Amino acid sequence: GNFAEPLTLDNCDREPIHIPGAIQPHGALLAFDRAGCLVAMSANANTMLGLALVLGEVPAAGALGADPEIPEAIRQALVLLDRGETMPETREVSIGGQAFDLVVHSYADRVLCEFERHAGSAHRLSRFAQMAYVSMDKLRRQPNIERLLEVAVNEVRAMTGFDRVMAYRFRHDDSGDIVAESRREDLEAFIGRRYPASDIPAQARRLYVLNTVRLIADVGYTPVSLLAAPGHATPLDLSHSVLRSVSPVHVEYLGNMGVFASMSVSIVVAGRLWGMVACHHMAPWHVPHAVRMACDVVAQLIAASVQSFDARERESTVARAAALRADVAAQVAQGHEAVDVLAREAAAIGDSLAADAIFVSQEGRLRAHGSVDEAWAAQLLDRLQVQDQPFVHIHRADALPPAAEPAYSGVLALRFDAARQGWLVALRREQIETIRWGGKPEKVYQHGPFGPRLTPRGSFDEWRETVRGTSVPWSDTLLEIARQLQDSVSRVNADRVLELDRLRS
Ligand code: BLA
Repeated sequence: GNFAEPLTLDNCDREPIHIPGAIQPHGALLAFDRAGCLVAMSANANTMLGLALVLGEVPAAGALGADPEIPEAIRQALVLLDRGETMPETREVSIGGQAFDLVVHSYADRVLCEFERHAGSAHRLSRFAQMAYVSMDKLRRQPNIERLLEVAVNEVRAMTGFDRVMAYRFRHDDSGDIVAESRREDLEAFIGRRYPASDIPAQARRLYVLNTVRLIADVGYTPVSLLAAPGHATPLDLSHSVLRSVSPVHVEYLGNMGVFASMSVSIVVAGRLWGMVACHHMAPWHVPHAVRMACDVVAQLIAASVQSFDARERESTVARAAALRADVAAQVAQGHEAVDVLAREAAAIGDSLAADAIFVSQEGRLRAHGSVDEAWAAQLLDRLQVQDQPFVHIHRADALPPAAEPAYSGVLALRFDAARQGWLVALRREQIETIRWGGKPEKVYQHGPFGPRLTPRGSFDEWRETVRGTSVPWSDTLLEIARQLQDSVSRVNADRVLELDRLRS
């Protein structure tokens, strides 16, 4: 590869996975410069394609084989290269009686031609196209994200034949949950599991936003080196390649799980990797390019739906909070004490802030909804008084008073009455308490040279370490809801206090 340092689990986020210097062996690669000169090729290309191409030369007429589609595809790509980069385009070509998918794209000043051996017949593909159409229609009719993902994993499994298809959904910190799964009956269930962000390092995530589908057809493969023409030492950028050789760290992870083929398709929402459809096969498995593209369309449909479901959900959360706020303010305006109203509405307020517990306090008198240790809460209020900031949000236990059980790691505190030390405090538990390693004792996995970290159990332990003593942070939407509640309660409360003072004088 092109990595200067020895690869370890600590530097794997710096491995330059876009320039591995090799491809997977189920295809061959040719790369041309602007002048049409062959500047790089995979070591297997001439053998697999039955050609006699020479690096550093512009292929002569006929040198690319008998099928005129091949030089034509390259010619077209070279024309387009002058105008910028192009997305992969596929056509079926024939070489020595064997059918190949030829995938051509241009990137970083190169035209890349990738040939994948093609097994499927035209008949199978047309049946497949029909099936894909029915899938999309079914997907479009789902009422929420959860159901949509359940249908999607079933449809992708039916289209591809993988043993296991999972929908993987990333969280605020890029850790991920398996939220839907379709699997061969005899396989252990992975649904409900959570994995740390580091299982898919940052550079891989960036790459997966650009290039949304990858296939590892045989985890046990031997990489095929890329050979470069003299004077072309710069490694070939495979960011958009379909044959790119994958990181050895990830290959080992899959091997430890007994997985022999893997495909994943990115779900990209607003430029961020929102999730993935991740597929496993317990034997080598090759999925034709056309089928992979159909899976990509499924992922795009999911992404578009997520965006509209999310927007709708945010709207209804905000609308519910606004109604609650108006109700609280009206009760205070009618002459009830703010602290009493907030205590009475604590359950609804806790709901609207996605809190695990809530308490209100004024002049040292505390009322709680949910389990709250009074001594701890008093200590917390002391701190808040000393800090003298009217709006505080925290998601780390080490920024809170030490506690006996049950320990909260998240606090969202708002002061609604400065003179009388009136506070509303929402609490969140530690993330670890909110999830458990699912069900039965873990199946015993093998591990390789990188060690037991690269197993599902190792991943979960890693996730636990990274989130120890933290709650899920308060989202921007919830912070906004809390600020608005604080604004209106403190305003009507102040009006009421003024009014009382006026009446008294
Ligand atoms: C890539 N890691 C990936 C991918 C997935 C996962 C889905 C995308 C590649 C693919 O399609 O297979 C993670 N896959 C999982 C997980 C499950 C799964 C968690 O099926 C659970 C069921 N990986 C590690 C660690 C490192 C690491 C500790 O676990 C580094 C220290 C690296 N993962 C890593 C790298 C890639 C990767 C480098 C990119 C592979 C590539 O595209 O070249």
